[in-house]
Amino acid sequence: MARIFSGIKPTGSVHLGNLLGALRNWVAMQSEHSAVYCVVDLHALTVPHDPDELRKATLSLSQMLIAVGIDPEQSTLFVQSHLHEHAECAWAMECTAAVGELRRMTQFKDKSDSSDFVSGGLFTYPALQTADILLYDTDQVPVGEDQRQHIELARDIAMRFNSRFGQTFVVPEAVIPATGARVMDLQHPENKMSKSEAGGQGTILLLDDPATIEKKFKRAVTDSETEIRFDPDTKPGVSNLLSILGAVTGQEPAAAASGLNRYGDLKAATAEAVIELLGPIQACYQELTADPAETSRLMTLGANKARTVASATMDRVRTNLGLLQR
Ligand code: ATP
Ligand code: LTN
Repeated sequence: MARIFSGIKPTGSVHLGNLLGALRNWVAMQSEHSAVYCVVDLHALTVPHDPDELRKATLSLSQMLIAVGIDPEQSTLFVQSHLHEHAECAWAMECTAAVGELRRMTQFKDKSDSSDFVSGGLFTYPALQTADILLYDTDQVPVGEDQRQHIELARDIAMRFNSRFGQTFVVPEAVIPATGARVMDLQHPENKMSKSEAGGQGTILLLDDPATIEKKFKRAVTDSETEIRFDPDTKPGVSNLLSILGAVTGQEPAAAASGLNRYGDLKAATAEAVIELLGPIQACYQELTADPAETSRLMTLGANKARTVASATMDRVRTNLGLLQR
């Protein structure tokens, strides 16, 4: 079975973009792959954070991943900082990546432009992400469109390491869904829906109640025309609604327009489909939060399974790099 690996940051509440762009695909792929999914808390340290908030967000995100359908017994679901191998391997990856390559990463450019304090970790972040992926002999990485560049970098680093130090890593590839790969903000359809913007009216959170979801869709920015047509360049707001409706109902965005005549109908139909999708997820999440000890048991199980693979890879890395045996 091919190995898949993916990660998500505990930096805020999970939103519809995460679900349609990544998490739904994680769930769908787990039965036919050896799947490893990680709550990447070390990545959350790259930007200013509150320790209590991080602890809560890591627990809550782990529960949300189970609620959306990740099966912690079948797949490997764990918290990144529970294994020292990630930080250790990241150092080897930093020493294999070139500064010029890291400088070209658009996520770094975007995040550093909008922050007062830019940490060294924000710059080397893609090297840690590369370590995450390569530690598990990963064949495929299911992610949203925004991560394509990071996965390309991971491939380049894996090939460079293998050619310098001998066969060590599997070279991974990105798996990006055809629909839902880039869900845009409802208020600013030129920007991707993002956790960091959570709380804003343009982000649908997985824990939003039905009334909030309806309100956010009702207020979604469209345009001054009246025609419902899929054209992301000239009609970003309407096209985003069609993409969401299509992704939720399993249709192409253009096909989702059929039978809808007014913007109000499109907004109502999209809200209804999203509310229906989120209902069972919210119910399952509520059950899990009532029993944090069970979550903790499942995360320990996941860390133990992950360690078996990651420690074997790290042994190979150490040997091939020429680090003296312990
Ligand atoms: P942040 O806003 O803090 O950068 P984020 O919302 O982008 O966070 P991540 O933890 O970085 O969330 O991403 C988890 C997964 O969700 C990744 O695979 C990413 O590609 C996907 N994803 C994030 N935002 C979107 C979006 N708007 N549309 C589709 N996929 C998305
Ligand atoms: N950088 C990713 C999160 C992430 C990830 C990974 C995704 C960290 N490590 C490994 C896939 C594989 C993000 O910002 N969404």
